[in-house]
Amino acid sequence: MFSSSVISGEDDDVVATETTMARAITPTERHAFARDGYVVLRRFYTEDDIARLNAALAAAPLPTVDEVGRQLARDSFIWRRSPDVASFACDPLLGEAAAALLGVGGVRLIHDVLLEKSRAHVPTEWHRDRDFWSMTSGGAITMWIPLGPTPRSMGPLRYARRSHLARSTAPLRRIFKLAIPARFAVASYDLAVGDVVAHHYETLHSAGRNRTETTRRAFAIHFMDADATFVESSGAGHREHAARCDWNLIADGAHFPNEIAPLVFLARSASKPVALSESCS
Ligand SMILES: O=C(O)CCC(=O)C(=O)O
Repeated sequence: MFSSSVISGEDDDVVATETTMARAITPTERHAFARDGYVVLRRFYTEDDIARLNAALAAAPLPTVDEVGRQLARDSFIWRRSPDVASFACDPLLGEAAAALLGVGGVRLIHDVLLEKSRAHVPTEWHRDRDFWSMTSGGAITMWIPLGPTPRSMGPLRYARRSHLARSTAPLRRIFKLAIPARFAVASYDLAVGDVVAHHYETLHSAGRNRTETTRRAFAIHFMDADATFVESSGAGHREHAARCDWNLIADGAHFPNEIAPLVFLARSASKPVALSESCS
């Protein structure tokens, strides 16, 4: 299936530009995501799509790489600097897949992030994205796209199966993190070029060491329910993320504006339409 990217819009009009081969979500994948809190989408993209994404990332100007502890190197908001990267991050077909998995009528882009883990990096700590993203409503989702073959020896994401169902708001203490493998079934997968893994923002996830000499590279795109509203929070993780994403400019309880979190996909049948006045371009 071909897709076009959001470029501009009056109401819910979508203007065509770049194309990808991202495919639709199957009922089995939707069921697995609801049950487990994550799903592996095999052959979601073509190899050509991933080659184009790699080329777009390599050509994107002004890398602003920072180290997350000693866990990985990251560069975020690349879509704002590169229209070619924006055509992936704001691809309505990807947005439609994210909305289908979340079970919502539309999604907004939170941000994109290039994640690089070399042999020198330590494992990515167990965490839940909900502890960084403060919002109401239908929640949020990450689409984690490996940029090359990513066998388990390279430390792809690993998930605590069904941990999203706990809905606990308690902070994750070190003792709890240590007990995760005993409390949940932990799963990770060998990933091929074109595969994507998606996880819910309540799902506990981490990543092991990269035991190879090749840097593990992935492009993660984070989406939220289009109808979500911002919730002001005093939590350190929430405050740090709000500052990175300009969410601190949004009033407590307000909807996310398109300039900060562009609307990427809106189902025509969505019962509460959101005006598409801005775009990812
Ligand atoms: O790539 C990693 O090791 C961590 C990424 C992550 O936690 C995420 O994309 O939600």
